[in-house]
Amino acid sequence: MTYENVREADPAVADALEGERERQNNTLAMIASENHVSEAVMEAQSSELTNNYAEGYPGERYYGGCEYADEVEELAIERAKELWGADHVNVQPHSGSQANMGVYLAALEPGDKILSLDLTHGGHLSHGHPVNFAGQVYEVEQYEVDEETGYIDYEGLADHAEEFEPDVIVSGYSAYPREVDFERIQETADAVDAYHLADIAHITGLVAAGVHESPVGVADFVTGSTHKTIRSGRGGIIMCDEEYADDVDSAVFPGSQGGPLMHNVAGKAVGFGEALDPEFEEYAEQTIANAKALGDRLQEHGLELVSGGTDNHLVLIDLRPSHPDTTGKEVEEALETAGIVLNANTVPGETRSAFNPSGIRAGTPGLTTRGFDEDACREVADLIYDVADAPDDDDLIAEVSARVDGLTDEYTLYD
Ligand code: DSN
Repeated sequence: MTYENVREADPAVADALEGERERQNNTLAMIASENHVSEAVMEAQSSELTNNYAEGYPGERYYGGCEYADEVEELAIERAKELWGADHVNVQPHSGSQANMGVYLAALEPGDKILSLDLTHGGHLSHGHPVNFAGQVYEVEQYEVDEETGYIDYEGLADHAEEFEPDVIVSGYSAYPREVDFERIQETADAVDAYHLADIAHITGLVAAGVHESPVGVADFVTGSTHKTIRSGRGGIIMCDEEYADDVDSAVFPGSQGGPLMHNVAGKAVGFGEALDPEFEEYAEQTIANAKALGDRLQEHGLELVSGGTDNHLVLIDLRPSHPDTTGKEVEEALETAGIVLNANTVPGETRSAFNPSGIRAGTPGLTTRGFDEDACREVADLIYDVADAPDDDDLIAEVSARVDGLTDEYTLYD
């Protein structure tokens, strides 16, 4: 994409946009929730549909001029149904958090009870953290992973559910490296007569490709974001059985949103179309193989991974056993100087703060989009280890930076 018109109208913004493209081209994006969408998805997202108001749903809009908005939204819905096998799909949520809000509004009354995974154990703000609307509107209790194993404590969750009697149990996580047993959580939800919301924001692409167990058809509601592993237009999605379709649709519009971001819905349609190509399955498989290779090599260096490895697209490193005096933030900052962008993250049993935690989270969706294989990911693991081991060594950071340049030159991204 060129920014010729932006440059003419607004050089300051054009500089920032070009700077961001260069940044993505010249660094390794390992934030587990990020990816690099195609030029086609970006073009669709910058289309004239940004001007359109399409409050309502295809065929039932509150404004005129929605002929093409209808086409695009129907395409996004049909492709999503094919990808995930859902009965009903709403592609309008502006984000994964908005998708969760839509489900809460559809299924709960203010004051109802949510049981969800603790944020420091891998959960998400919108699952009921006190600083988020969900923690303020609903009564929330949280389950945890087993701190010894790093796996979800499914028995503890079942006991907690029996005691708390939640209205909804939330599964699906932001910093959990293992396959989620959605069926087992559904059994727990059934046992206490609670809804089950599976938030697959991080693993939408893995589920669509069939390389992670799917909660669709198992959980009552499935939410996700559409720009992470599924690599489509930015935003959220809700999937559910037909029986909840009207409630979900009304909760999104008019319940919690106004006009949908139709340019983003177009980006979703294009990205979903790309994900229907059989090549996407190879991409998803490679994403996991890369995360496993990355994790194995980090462990060979003596770094400890929460749960001892990964089944998905991310690894979570607990620095405390190997580097007790080094924080995740220090490593994040040193790695960013070297051109590897990931984030400091809390770990189960966190002993520091959320802002300066003891772990780092690293994902492979972006690297895999660039064409990285296991060998390249092992090389990245070597670089991460070197920096984690000596975050203050400027000479080392310069050496790592040069090796990152070599990798970004070999695995190119945007023109
Ligand atoms: N903040 C995102 C993440 O990094 O996991 C999820 O919304």
